Amino acid sequence: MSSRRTFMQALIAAGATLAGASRLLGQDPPRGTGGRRVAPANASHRLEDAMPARVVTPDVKDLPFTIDNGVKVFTLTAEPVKRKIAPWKTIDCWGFNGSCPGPTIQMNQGDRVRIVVENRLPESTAIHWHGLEIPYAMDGMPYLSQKPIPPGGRLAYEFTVHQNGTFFYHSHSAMQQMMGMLGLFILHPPLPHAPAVDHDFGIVLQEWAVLPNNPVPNTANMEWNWLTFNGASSPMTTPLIVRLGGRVRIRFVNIGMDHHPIHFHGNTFVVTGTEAGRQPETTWGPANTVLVGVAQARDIEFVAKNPGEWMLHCHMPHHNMNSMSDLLGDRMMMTSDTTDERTLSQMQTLANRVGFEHVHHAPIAANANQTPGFPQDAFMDMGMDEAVAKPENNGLPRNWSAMMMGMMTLVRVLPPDLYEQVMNDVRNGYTAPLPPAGGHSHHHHDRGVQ
Ligand SMILES: [Cu+2]
Repeated sequence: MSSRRTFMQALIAAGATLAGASRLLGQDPPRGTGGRRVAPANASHRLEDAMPARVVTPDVKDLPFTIDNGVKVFTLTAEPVKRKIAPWKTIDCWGFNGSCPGPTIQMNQGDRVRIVVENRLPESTAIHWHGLEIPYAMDGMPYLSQKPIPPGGRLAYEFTVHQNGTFFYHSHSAMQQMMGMLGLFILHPPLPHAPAVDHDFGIVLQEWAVLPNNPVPNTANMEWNWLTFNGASSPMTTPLIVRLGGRVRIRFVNIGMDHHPIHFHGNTFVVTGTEAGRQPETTWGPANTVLVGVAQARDIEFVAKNPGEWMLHCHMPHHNMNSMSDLLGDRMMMTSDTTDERTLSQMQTLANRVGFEHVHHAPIAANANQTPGFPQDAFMDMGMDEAVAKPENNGLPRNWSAMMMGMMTLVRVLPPDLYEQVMNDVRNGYTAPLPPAGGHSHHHHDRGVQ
């Protein structure tokens, strides 16, 4: 096992020698987005190259299927779900097969599918296949295209998919949607779109109003205090692990009350798909922020030419925060009329309650409390590396989690050796010990390689 220090040094060194790393990969240094990827000269997986990459949905499982007489059969069980969205926050939401968002359904263009929806909710439901061109009877509209599925009831939806792209399924009842009833529905083309991607990820955007002392989201609320990627608020979100030089696709879907401008650090991407599937290459303009509106899907693609721990997050300021009402017990957060002492004691109370190490915030001025408005981000700056430790986080610098909040995750672009190391850790379920604090418990604003 190599030490974390070695790991980080190697990562930083790799940043200084991109050309070398690219040669190692057998690739020309990427020339920017939209460029053709040069296949590695030593590729030993030609067969897999011919198949579209499976989509990985961090923190969400795929829905398994069986085959009945050539028909792919999925069972989707609508039911109440307990979802841990932060180390100290578990909510009572609704989802499918024990998951919120529901498990990802993946199938191939041209497939005949039967999706058996079982209703274990206390009220009726129906499931809509968002964006699919399928017979009206399969559209999932209560009273229009079908009778609602009663509690304890089941209904088989069966159709042939002729499209490919990023779609989703959801209850067509507005409040059930806001309780979490949606999931990704990925339709793969027979051959990969060119240029083919090496990594393919899916992210479901959700917002929640979880008011103090009540784990049940308030679906009638108009303001949101918890924002999630795939049912987790950062730093609970699991990073996207990417090999340096690889081409990456990330698919976002949104069904909620807010639109989300998703911003990616340090990399330029192109939008290659919408909720209606692949977009012609002539429409691919460079960007680093993509607005994922309500009911929309957006696919972005880029070549991961820059090593680093790159943030990917919604840029609405309140969407990259976690609820502070937990700090204050049953009161809503307010930043006025408080002090650093009060803030620290509130953080300490929360840290004690949920059992994670409280790390002090970044440095503040000696007379900070004399400045009207203080504290702002000093109020939120709270590391919890240990509480969210997992193999995908191995090698991140100490206190990396301090300002990771809300709709946010990391895209870890790792040189080949480090990529293999982390992926090995993921396969083996090995969580590395945290790096030493380095005796600077009040000054950890050093956050990674960028
Ligand atoms: Cu947002």
